[in-house]
Amino acid sequence: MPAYKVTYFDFAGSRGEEVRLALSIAGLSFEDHRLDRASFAQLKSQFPFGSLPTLEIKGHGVFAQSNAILRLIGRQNGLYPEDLYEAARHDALMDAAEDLRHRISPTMRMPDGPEKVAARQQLAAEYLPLWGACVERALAAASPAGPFVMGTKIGVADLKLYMVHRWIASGAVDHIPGSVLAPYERLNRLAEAVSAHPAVVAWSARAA
Ligand SMILES: N[C@@H](CCC(=O)N[C@@H](CS)C(=O)NCC(=O)O)C(=O)O
Repeated sequence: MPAYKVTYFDFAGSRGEEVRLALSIAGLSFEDHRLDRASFAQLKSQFPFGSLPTLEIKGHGVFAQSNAILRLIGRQNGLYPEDLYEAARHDALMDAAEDLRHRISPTMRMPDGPEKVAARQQLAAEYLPLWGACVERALAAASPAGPFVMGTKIGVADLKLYMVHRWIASGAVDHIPGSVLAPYERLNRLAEAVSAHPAVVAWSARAA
């Protein structure tokens, strides 16, 4: 039995995939426990915050909240800055990825129709360009040369930014053009570098 168990939904995206990627990059084997919606609904109240992902670590219990989980894996495996000021910049970018999800997620629950289209169009016209410009500036401040937030060393913030960038760029969110983050060169370079990381390539090939 591996010492780590990731519980998440059965798809290769969002917060659960970030945790799977962090463990893969750290070279740690883990049980990849995937739940369907019905099982999640039955078990929901048992999870620490009623949501996924969770990470169970033998001898230490069950952890929740994707950013807390990623920081833990990051600190233990050199995927998170040791310097406190760099760490604060890293945290800000992790939180920015969550901000983006929290702005888009409510529109996922809206019924199809003009209100949903308008909400998405507004996000594409206003929120996402501002988000992209802010992230671009934060990346330039953290490491002008990149490609990662910590420069040439991949970290957990890169995984969060990669995952939200991939989601938006895929065009999967109706009425938000996949090209909306295309102008942000530093962010695009980061996403390319994460997708080309050998552990990410190996994990994606395995998961496909
Ligand atoms: N702040 C939490 C958010 C967790 C969250 O909302 N997870 C979603 C899946 S990505 C979920 O469990 N949704 C089902 C539900 O909340 O009922 C984190 O970062 O882990």
